[in-house]
Amino acid sequence: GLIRKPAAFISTISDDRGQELLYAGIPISDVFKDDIGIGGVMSLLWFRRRLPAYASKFLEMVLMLTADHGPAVSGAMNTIITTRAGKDLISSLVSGLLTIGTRFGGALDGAATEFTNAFDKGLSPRQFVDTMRKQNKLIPGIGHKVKSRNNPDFRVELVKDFVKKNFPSTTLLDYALAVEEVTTSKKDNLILNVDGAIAVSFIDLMRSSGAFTPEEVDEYLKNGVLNGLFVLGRSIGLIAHHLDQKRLKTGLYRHPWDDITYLVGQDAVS
Ligand code: Q5B
Repeated sequence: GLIRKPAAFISTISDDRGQELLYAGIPISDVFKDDIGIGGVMSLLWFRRRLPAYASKFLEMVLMLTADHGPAVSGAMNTIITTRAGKDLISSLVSGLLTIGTRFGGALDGAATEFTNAFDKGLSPRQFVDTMRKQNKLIPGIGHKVKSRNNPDFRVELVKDFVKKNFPSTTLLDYALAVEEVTTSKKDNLILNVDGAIAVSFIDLMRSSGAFTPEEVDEYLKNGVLNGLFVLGRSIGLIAHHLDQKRLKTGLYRHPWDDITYLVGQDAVS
């Protein structure tokens, strides 16, 4: 009889072998017929399921909110410098993306983990803040270089507003806002930032939508899905910065000497 060759790969999300491309079993023509949008496509490819309309809308909102935050942030700077060094779109994009991490834009997974663990352990917001301080750890999702209580981040306001109006439960967002009360009483810029607000809201979504088991929520979190949201959104802006520099025909960037403190030959160790 026919002996099947053992497969080298397993894939569970898409299939291009038939007449029609399938996303999680849904034909591409239905993706358009049902007008599921990019949020619906993300639901199918990232989570292998259709999510409720408010969840798809939230995914789209996150991409739109994180698409760009000006040329001064780490990612955009790297992309701009790389473009100005004459590199192509992909190199410039990747150079910007590589700055995304625990300090810049990549605090979502850490925020979701820390806030969820603290809440599930029954720590009060103050106990959570104190515990993190004792461990000498910054709270992921808290703090911003330029945004503060007096200069609020409108993106965070938009997230809070949408989540409060549309999600079945906002338990973790409420907890994070109570934590923000504690941290901003210490320093004005220790707000719940855009990474933190998206992260805790997403856990609320996963826990309360009925679309995920608790084990699935844990697994998606462990696998780093939340930072994927920022990476995907910010890619839009990083590509825009590359195209902008190309359009402007800017030349090679060299940082001015007078903006660098040279301590060469001196004892630079403080
Ligand atoms: N302190 C964001 O720091 C920043 C504390 C804290 C407890 C904290 C810092 C931080 C966690 C990582 C995070 C995402 C580096 C930020 C983003 C996207 C963006 C970016 C954009 C975009 C800012 C001064 C004092 C010290 C610290 C204390 C600071 N953070 N305590 N928990 N989390 N946050 N990142 O202002 O007593 O004086 O020694 O790492 O969530 O990336 O637009 O720019 O869309 O592109 O430089 O929005 O908060 O403050 O580090 O000098 O600290 O505050 O211990 O206390 P700063 P530092 P003390 S959103």
